Amino acid sequence: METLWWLMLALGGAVFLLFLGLLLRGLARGPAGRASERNWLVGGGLVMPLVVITVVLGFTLVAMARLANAPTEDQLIVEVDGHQWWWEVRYPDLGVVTANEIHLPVERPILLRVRSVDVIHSFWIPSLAGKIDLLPDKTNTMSFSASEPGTYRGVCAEFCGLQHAKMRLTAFVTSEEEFDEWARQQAQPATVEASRGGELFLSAACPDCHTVRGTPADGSNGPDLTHLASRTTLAAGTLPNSTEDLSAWVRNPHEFKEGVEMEAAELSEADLADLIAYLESLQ
Ligand code: HEC
Ligand SMILES: [Cu+2]
Repeated sequence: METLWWLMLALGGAVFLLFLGLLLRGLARGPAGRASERNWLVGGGLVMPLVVITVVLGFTLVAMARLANAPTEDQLIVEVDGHQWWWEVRYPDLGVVTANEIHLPVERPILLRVRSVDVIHSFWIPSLAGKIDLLPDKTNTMSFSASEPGTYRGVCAEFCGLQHAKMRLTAFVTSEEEFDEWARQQAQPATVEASRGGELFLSAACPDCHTVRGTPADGSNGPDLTHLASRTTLAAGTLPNSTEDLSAWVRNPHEFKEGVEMEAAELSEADLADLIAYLESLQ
């Protein structure tokens, strides 16, 4: 970027000086012949601008490509995948996978890499950065940083089906220390003791779609549940993460988000209570 700026200054300066010199010479010499006039018109008016603009354009394209793709040294890489209708969030360098909530250290340069597993979505946290499309066949990138600690609400800004309006996300911008602590904790596998709820989870259909790291559950069609209890909301901002709402969701997700790819659990009240206790132990 800096190189580009210096290049533009140097070229602009050289052209300016050249014309200043020619202007002074022309003033000193008076009217010139027609043929040389045409040469100056073609040379100064067409050829030179074309050369200068082409060179600058070339350098600009290279700088833009670098800016978009290459992570700089202290940049934090965050990958977000759009699903109908939730967000998978990964920090590839930290071994963290979560959903619908994104944690960012304040003032740290962020490199966001986004794509979609199905239709086009659009990641938009208005107070933090511009919109960026999540496409099925191409990874898009965006660099930004958050200047103020706080909690920021985001949405999917591209109509993506029935539950598009219930595809929200929250960004938590914290101090570097708080972020490191969060990431360290999220990178751990689940610390779960053998329990009836855990067995129910594994014997029901849940592991087909959900991962709980540290257990045999390794599905990938739904949010990673390894640290479910550390999140504040369920189903992309649809419900608060409370005991009642969690049981109501597992009992029948379609009551809250019609059309989601998760079937209602067919469990007795006692089994459901055990399953929910297990989910709530996933800190
Ligand atoms: C066929 C795949 C599938 C199965 C099987 C499935 N789920 Fe889900 N689950 C999903 C999807 C997809 C979502 C995200 C829905 C959304 O937010 O739009 C989800 C969301 C959730 C959430 C909310 C997570 C969050 O962070 O928002 C919980 C909790 C959950 N499922 C628990 C379970 C349990 C417990 C079972 C087994 C009884 C189960 N699921 C079975 C696909 C599945
Ligand atoms: Cu969407």
